Amino acid sequence: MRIRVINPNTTPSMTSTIERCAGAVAAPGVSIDAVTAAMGPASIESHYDEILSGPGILAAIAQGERAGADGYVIACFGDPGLDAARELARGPVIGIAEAAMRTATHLGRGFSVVTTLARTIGRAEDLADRYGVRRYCRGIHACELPVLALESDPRARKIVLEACRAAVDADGSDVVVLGCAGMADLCAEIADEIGVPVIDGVAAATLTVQALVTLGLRKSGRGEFAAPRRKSYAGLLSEFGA
Ligand code: 2AL
Repeated sequence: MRIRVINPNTTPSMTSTIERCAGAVAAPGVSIDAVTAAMGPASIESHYDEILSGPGILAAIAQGERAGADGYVIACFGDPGLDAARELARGPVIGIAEAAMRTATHLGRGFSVVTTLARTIGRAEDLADRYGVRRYCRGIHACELPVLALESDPRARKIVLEACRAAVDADGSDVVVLGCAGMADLCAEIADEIGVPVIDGVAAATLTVQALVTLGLRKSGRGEFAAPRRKSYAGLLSEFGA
């Protein structure tokens, strides 16, 4: 089984973290093909970034289809391009917010999300609504670190850890969901420190895809998620019509 894990931002060091965390949970015989988007923003932390990450994600899905990928993870917590990616892919496509929030509902009555910048909170709220888990979501908190500071700021681990601890206390929650793929490698350490389950969406989404493919399940090609109709796309997007 080949699972293509797409980092929709164009920062290869973050892809390495994502690859390590997905590979650590994948079953023997499952190969993790972690790829960095070939075009788009260096990090995704606004609606503007999110929409401009779309073409890079779709190009990575199209390439994965040609290479025979069995399923995909979109490894950014805004789950950018998820519906469009499903239209292109034959196998399952799972976003890390989707996988993490749904996994959290199995483990406790309420979860807290700890994200990067406060401006990403609205998107996470919208996703909790979309996935039908709003009643489990006790709060969404920002640690006010930009995405790339997770790698460059030596205080980052401590800041995210303390934000998780404070979120659980403030919300009275049972589970923490990490709100950025760049936090994936902090998961085990934070869980040890604060004593509640902490969910990294990269690992959760990888195993969700693995489970679906193992069950022989693919994306439904009927209706909304059927392949998009062929047409021409103008300007910089002309190659997407091919
Ligand atoms: C993210 C993420 O997971 N990757 C990225 O570039 N931005 N999420 C976030 N909340 O900032």
